[in-house]
Amino acid sequence: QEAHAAEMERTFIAIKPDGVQRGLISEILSRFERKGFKLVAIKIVVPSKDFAGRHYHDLKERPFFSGLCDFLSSGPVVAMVWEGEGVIRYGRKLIGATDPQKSVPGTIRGDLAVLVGRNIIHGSDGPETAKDEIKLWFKQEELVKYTSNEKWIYS
Ligand code: RTP
Repeated sequence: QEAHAAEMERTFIAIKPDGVQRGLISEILSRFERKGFKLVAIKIVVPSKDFAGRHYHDLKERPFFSGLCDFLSSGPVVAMVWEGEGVIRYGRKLIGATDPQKSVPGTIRGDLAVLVGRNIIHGSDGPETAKDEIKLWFKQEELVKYTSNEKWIYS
């Protein structure tokens, strides 16, 4: 049994309503996929405002909280779980800084977004939030175990 088969790191990634409406689903999927990360769960949903509030509970005290929850629940969101070594940190690198004006070219937000309120994608910011967010958005049985090309990605 290979070492990587045991407990591979996972992160929660969501394409927000602006990313979906702008037709960026395949563009975003392909960046994670080509890197070598593995998609283990995916669905498209319109979250309720209450659900959006649970997702963003850390930001409850921020002035933009209500508007942010309105926005996340304003249309379809593509919710995903990606797996791979270092996927939480590196996923954030692929995404870029929260403010697209500060995201460097080559990142998803740097290449594809302009404003912080329309930054098209979310990614968990650490192991604890990754665990919580995966649990909030997915049932255990929606996470799929399968073998893909990992022997060409991991040594
Ligand atoms: P995310 O959770 O969506 O990946 O974003 P993040 O960690 O990079 O940023 P965070 O500080 O957790 O903020 C979450 C989302 O809130 C919106 N936001 N708006 N109007 C504002 O000043 C403001 N600041 C943050 C952004 O959509 C951000 O992604």
